[in-house]
Order: sequence, then C-alpha cells, then structure tokens
Amino acid sequence: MNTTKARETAAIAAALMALPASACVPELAGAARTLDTGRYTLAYRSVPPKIAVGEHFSLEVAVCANGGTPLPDSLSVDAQMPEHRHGMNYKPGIKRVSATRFRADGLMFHMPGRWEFDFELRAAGRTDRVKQSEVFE
Ligand SMILES: [Cu+2]
Repeated sequence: MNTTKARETAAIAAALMALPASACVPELAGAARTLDTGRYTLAYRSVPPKIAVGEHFSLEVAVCANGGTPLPDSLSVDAQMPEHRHGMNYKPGIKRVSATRFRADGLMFHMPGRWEFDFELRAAGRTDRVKQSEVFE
C-alpha cells in the first residue's frame, strides 16, 4: 500500500468512528419490515404472515429507542389507500404487550391495491411518524 492510499484509509476509518452509534435493533423474530423514525426503530410483522384482502389481521410491533430517548408512551397504527383517499373501515385496537412490544388487532384491507401503514409513536410530548407502503392483490 502506498502512503497516499494508507492516509486515505486512515481518514476513512476516522470518519467512520466519528459517526453516531448505529440505530438500535428491535427484537422481533420474523419481522417483515424495519423502519427508522430517527428517535426510534420499529419492526413489525402481520398475523397471519400473509394478509388477505377482506380478512382481519393483526400487527405485532417491536420498538427500541435510539440514543437515550425514552421508550414511547403510546403507539398508534392506521392504514390508508393514498390513491383512493380512504382509510380502513375499522379502527384497530392497540395493546401494549411489554415495554417494547405492541399489538394492533382488527385491521382489515377491504380492497386490493396499495395500502400505506402509518405508525405514530408518542413520547415526551413529541410524535414520531413513519409510513410504509404495501401492495396487496
Ligand atoms: Cu381503495
């Protein structure tokens, strides 16, 4: 390795070490998706794993807090079809299963197409929001 290359490598290593700690990893075996809100990282999976149009399903959601943020006080989950400008016909019920785990029951996608999950985490007077698109046929 020549000197210039060695110097570049050292500079890159220093830059990498200066980055903030990487996002926390929520504990959820078989999570379908992991989303980052900045303050939180959220993972979810549906029950049953394959969502069927016109049938109720649940979401299991695990959360972890980044960089000393308190765990969320509450979570809400909703879903919309942005192209059709409508939401679900049912309002899901949210249960807190543990400090880091929530369960949303009673969701239903009543028509095929693109749905967007909308997660809101509230803590210390602030709300973090993250959306995730899913297409169902
Ligand atoms: Cu629709």
